[in-house]
Amino acid sequence: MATKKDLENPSLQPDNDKTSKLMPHTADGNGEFLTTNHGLRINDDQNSLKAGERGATLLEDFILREKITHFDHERIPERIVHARGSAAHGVFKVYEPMGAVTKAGFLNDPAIETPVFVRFSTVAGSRGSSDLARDVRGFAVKFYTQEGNFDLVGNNMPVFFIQDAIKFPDLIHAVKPEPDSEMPQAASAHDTFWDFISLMPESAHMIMWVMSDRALPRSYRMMEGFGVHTFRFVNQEEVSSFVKFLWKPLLGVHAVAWDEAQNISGKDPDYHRRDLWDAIESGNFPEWELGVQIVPEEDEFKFEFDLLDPTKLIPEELVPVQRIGKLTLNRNPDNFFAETEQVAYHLGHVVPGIDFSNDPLLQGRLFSYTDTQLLRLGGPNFHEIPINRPVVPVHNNQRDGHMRQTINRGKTSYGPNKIGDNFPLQAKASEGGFTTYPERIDARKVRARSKSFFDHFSQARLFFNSQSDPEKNHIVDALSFELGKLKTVSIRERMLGILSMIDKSLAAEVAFALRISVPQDPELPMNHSIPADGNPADFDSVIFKGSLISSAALSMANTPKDSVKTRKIAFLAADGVDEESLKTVKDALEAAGAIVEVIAPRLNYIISKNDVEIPVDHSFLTAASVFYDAVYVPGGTNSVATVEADADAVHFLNEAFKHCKAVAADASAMQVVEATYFSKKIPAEFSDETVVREGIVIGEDAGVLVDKFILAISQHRFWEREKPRKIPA
Ligand code: HDE
Repeated sequence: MATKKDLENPSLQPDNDKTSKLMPHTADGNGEFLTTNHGLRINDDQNSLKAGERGATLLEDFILREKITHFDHERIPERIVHARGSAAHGVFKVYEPMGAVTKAGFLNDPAIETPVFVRFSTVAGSRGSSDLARDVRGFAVKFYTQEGNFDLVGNNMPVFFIQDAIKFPDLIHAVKPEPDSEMPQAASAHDTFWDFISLMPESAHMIMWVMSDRALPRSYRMMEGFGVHTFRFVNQEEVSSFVKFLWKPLLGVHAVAWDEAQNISGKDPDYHRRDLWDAIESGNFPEWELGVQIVPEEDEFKFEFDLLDPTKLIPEELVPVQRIGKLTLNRNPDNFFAETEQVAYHLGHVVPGIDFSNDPLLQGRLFSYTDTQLLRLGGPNFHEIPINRPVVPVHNNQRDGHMRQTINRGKTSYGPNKIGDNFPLQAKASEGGFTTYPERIDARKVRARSKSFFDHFSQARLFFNSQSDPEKNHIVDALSFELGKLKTVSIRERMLGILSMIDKSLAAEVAFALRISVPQDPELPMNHSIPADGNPADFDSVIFKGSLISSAALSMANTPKDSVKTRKIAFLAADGVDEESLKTVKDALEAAGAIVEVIAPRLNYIISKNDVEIPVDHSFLTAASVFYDAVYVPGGTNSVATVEADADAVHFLNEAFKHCKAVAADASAMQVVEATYFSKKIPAEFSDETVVREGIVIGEDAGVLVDKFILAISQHRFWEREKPRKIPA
């Protein structure tokens, strides 16, 4: 967007490069002298100033005081939610002009690369908690557009726990560690969370998502993202439509197993952070397509649910997702604190062409985000922190405050003014000025919830119905785990009442695991968040609607399974390995985009049977099967004998099998496979069909084997293996 001055000077090109705008704010001590914060060169940074060598330290030591004081103040309050996160820079490009529905500039010019900064997060845990918590993931995108910043502050699930912002502090108090003991960290498996949820039937749909594999992503790069609320698009003619925003990962949507997640949390709590960082460093730039579901304004009431209700999604069968552009993350931050920690998202950061709906959760969020930044970042000038600055100029009459960076010149900081020729000027809509969509509202002031929000179970059921059998099993297991951790038995019973409203078989299976019975006639779950004097709308008269029985887009089983790109494959080898088969399989996997790591009993290198040195990436001490998507055992008599005799190597294979991963071995490594507990499950033949079903490949010809192995890895997981449960590992 051109400023008034730019308009007068058409030769000025807008500078769209966020990275170059960050440059003046970066610092690098390479080749420089050490100084105080005020530029004084420091002669001795090893010793404080003392009265004699052994004497007391002197208060006079301004260098010591400056250094310690700054250190004492290094921490800022962590985010009350989404404290644990990781971010990256990137770009967004729209495919085709979207002028028919929105006038937003960055959605209308396919030539523009809009810089973005994207932060992923868990919700409940502290800044130092594990990435692998069973939790919702945040997916917040800041677009530095030519019309100012647009923030799409979403999650990896399309609905939310509550329908009204006023319940958010209750929800978060319930899920955070309990206030007396500060336990448990980054976990929802405790009494206060489920006490609250069991009294809030409106959470039923979200609970299905949070108990599903969506809560255990394989990678941030393999998650969908959702704006959750219904927003508005507005076009040049001021015609408005409703819009839902979705991010579709090009690598598909994948999850890890719960046992694996817990294991990773111990072995590498930074697993997702590392995965994102490493992918970008190695040039495997994560990509998503931006999808929109557009509902013309006149269709607002055509659905069985209310578009303003954030516990509902619009099934893709009803409104197809149009993929309108691509997001690519291509640069890691230079400094975690300055960028990832200080970035301040706010869904009130919009541009002309994007506006809000009356979703009561969205409306409350419009207040919360700026408010939280004021505390977290210490004052009203957080927009001046380099990562938060738009790429376009900022001019207004706001002044002063803590840590003000801008040196505003001139006498006027008010408008209208004559002294300063009335600058800065308000912009007309035709000059890019934001105008609010003039929605007609004619209503009474009430504290109430619309009756159209009261069907809490139809979409929870739709979600459950849409899952594959393994996904359903995982939901049952997750609920059995979480409710099994509760101390207060009555909460379990209340939750079973809620589950029975969603699906009887789901409730029965969880009840079986908990060895209690499903309440026969559960008290119709009252919405305990309705006011003391009742609601103008009568809950009892709600008709549960759900004409759509199942939606393919809701199951991760239907995600594309045609690529092994960026998948990590472990090769278990030792001295004497047959380097030819190793190389054939490695080269083919790498050509398909996978990452191969050689794991051996000792670090540094192994010597092949033909005396070739092969680099080793990890020993069994520093590696674990949970860090890999698949495992291969190459041939070579001595290597095979060493690997078979190594208990860690056999455990590696057993665990990979337990977590339903693809396993391959050279035919001459059969004795290693025979040492595993799954050796009896090896299929007799290795046709493509068997490979896709069983995920095991054994073969003599490395060239043939690797094609099948690639097919197996691209299936991601063979969840059917879990059926005979209680697999040791
Ligand atoms: Fe947030 N949320 N939220 N939220 N949210 C915050 O803002 C809040 C909600 C989301 O990586 C906070 O800067 C309220 C839904 C993400 O920095 C805070 C309500 C969705 C992030 C806040 C919600 C989100 C936040 C804490 C109910 C998905 C991390 C720190 C009315 C659409 C952004 C901060 C980042 C962060 C408030 C509900 C997503 C306290 C009051 C629904 C991804 O302002």
